[in-house]
Amino acid sequence: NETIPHWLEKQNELNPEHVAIEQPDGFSMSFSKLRNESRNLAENLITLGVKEGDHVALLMHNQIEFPVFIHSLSYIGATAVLLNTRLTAAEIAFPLSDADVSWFFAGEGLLEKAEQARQASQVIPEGRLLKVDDIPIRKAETLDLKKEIHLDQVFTMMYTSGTTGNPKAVMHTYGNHWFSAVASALNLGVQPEDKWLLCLPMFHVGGFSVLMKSVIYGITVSLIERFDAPVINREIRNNRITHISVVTLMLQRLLEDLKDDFYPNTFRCMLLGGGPVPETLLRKAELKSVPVFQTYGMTETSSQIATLNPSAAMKKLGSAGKALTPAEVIVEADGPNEVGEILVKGPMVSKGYYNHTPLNKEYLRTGDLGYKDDEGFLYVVDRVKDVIISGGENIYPAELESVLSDFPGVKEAGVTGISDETWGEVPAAFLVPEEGVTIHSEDVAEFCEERLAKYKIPKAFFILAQLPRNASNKLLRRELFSALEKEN
Ligand code: S0N
Ligand code: AMP
Ligand code: MG
Ligand code: MG
Repeated sequence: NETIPHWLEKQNELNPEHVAIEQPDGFSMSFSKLRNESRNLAENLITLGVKEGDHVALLMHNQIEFPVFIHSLSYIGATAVLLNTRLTAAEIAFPLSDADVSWFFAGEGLLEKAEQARQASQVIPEGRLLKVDDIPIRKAETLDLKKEIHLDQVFTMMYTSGTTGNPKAVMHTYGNHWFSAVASALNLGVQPEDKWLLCLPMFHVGGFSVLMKSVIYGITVSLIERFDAPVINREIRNNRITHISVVTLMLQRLLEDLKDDFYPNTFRCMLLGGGPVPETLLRKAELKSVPVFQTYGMTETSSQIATLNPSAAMKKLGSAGKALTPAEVIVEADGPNEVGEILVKGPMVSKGYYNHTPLNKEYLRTGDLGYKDDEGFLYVVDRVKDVIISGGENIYPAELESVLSDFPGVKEAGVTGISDETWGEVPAAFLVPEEGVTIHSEDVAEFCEERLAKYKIPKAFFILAQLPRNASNKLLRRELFSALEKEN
């Protein structure tokens, strides 16, 4: 039960006047201000009734209230359940009950959706959903706040479907986040004037990990509210950004906008992860001398677990590098250059999913396929798990199939990914109609709109007489297209 001094208290002691968070419009907040605001909010939340160990859901876009809220929970010892703002109310209802959420807070523009989700979930009483701005300000006394962080305590939960069908909450302890940040620093290095641009959503671990790096290293975050390539390029070029974390689509947009310009030498790291990267994009970046560091990681590993070292970047194009210092990445295969499932181990790997049996203490099976070359560099080539990654967002075929089969006249449905120039992959739906029924794809798409986040709605619909299945009746999603060809 190891403890460390509260990390924001530590920054307040070491770097009180250093900028913790700034925004392109000129807004800036020092570590001492961030500390005071977070403590203030923590006291308001305690007065409201939030207690240590409570599961507190947050539905918020990237805005300055997000880090303040997160740190306030760390002063209480409450767990943050982070929700994807792109989800529909119907989708948000599940985590609210699954994660035993007892308080629900919504950011700007999201109260209405949150209220619908609250009602649908039937687990959160009225009065326990509040807009963050409406949290009452306590009257008088100061309250006892955490002075230390327990590394074994769960700080955040984020939903993923992992290798199987149902969404599950990945639990991250403070220790997971701590080791993730330290591991990254041992590879990339940290300098006092580093500034990490945060444009990934903070409700996913890639974005969240930037907040952790800031408070653990004492460096500045440049917080971007919505992805806007010209704004971000201007920040990198004119505002001494040293690091940025992006997914493939973001790098594509940034390079397109950069045109014939270059980034300054002070820009040290374009950390690229969250899904596959086309080699043509890596070559384009190389031509522009963009310091791309391809990384491999997932929600379960609290962000990066392997990253390509700068020194090897050019000769190992397409590789995700080697495991970070306190981690191991192995490939379940006979030898070098043989593809097998990727297994990982390390202190940043989650102990498990909430309300599920703990993960194996040895190695976590990632559901990804890859190989190591003769020099031990990892290449991620495919997935065993049936997940589609669109613009860095995960889409789970089983979830879509269940919604599609609910459409009147659809007997059963199969979903698979098709490659897409913009998004990387998008979902395609294969519907088997009931006898004598004609299905119109526009109606199915409309039906999906209420039930699924926009990015999950299939971009193409096909009609099949029968889904391809193996001898044990398992749906063969990778054979959906060839089944279509055979039928026509
Ligand atoms: C790429 C993003 C920014 C696109 O969103 P944008 O441009 O802001 O769109 P909107 O204006 O909101 O909407 C316009 C239309 O586009 C649709 N849409 C939006 N996003 C998607 C999507 N992903 N797929 C399909 N469609 C999408 C909207 O629905 C809307 O449609 P219409 O016009 O019809 O109304 C945005 O998608 C984004 O932010 N993506 C990234 C998400 C992310 O964070 N992924 C990573 C998750 N994984 C991890 O965190 C683990 C890996 C990791 O830790 C990591 C990852 C990257 C870098 C580093 C690390 C690390 O290890 O540290
Ligand atoms: P998530 O569960 O949303 O955190 O997404 C993590 C998944 O993204 C991994 O399990 C991989 O399937 C994929 N992924 C992450 N990094 C890479 C990479 N460098 N190359 C290919 N796929 C990746
Ligand atoms: Mg996932
Ligand atoms: Mg993903």
